[in-house]
Amino acid sequence: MALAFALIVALITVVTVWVFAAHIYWLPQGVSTHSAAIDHQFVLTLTMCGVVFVLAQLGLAWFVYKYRDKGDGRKVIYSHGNNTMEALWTTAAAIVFIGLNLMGYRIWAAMHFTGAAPGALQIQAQGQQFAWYFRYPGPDGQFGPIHVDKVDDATGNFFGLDRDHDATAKDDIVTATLGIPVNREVEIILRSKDVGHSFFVRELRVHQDLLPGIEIPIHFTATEDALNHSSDPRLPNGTYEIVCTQLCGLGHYKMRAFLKVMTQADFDKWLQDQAAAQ
Ligand SMILES: [Cu+2]
Repeated sequence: MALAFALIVALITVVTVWVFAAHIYWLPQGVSTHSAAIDHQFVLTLTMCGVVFVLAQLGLAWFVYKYRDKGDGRKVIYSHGNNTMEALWTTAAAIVFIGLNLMGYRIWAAMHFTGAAPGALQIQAQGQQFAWYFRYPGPDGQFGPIHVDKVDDATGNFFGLDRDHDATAKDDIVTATLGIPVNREVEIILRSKDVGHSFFVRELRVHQDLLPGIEIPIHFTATEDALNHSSDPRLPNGTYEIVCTQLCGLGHYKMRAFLKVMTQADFDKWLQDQAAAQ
């Protein structure tokens, strides 16, 4: 019985390692300038955790077998802990965690804290139960002010714009699809209309929570590769799924939109069409 249990534990370990090592489930192709750095950090973290996982599971299997009941009437020996061992593995875990953080925080901070480069395209993204809307500042480069009392989904005024009175709001372009040009830095300013949501595009390696009452900017650049891939073979190339990854209510499961990565010329044309449809 002990041998069978030890073998099952070992088998589960081997199958688990195989699933990751053979990339049975794996990240899709990254299509942003920072995705290689994120993937590198991910593989490093996964490998370190994987080594610990394998050692712990094989250790478990070995102990189950070694200390099985051999029918010789031996009494059980209870251990009441070992302070030296506890101090050692707590220190080792702390070193690994802090070390991984020190190696990874720059990649994360580069998207959040450094600010977008001058000339980056600014787009506002609003999450709400249960849809995404995007706003482009239009030719004046300025977002019109938001009037909370004017927000009205029924008339399509998702951002609460007052186009009759606010000069900067007149040319704002509101869309349900996020169109961006390739090879150009994009700054997305995330805001929530109601509850917490999370903006996730797997292929961009961009994932950020939205909090009501706070605007959170993130910036990234889609690479040339973005034009030749998509989230799903059934979607045209350059099209990616934007999903909400924060359980935000009953309709959370259908809270998604699409990202379209285009050449600058196609993007200009697309934006013009969107502006005409306002
Ligand atoms: Cu949501």
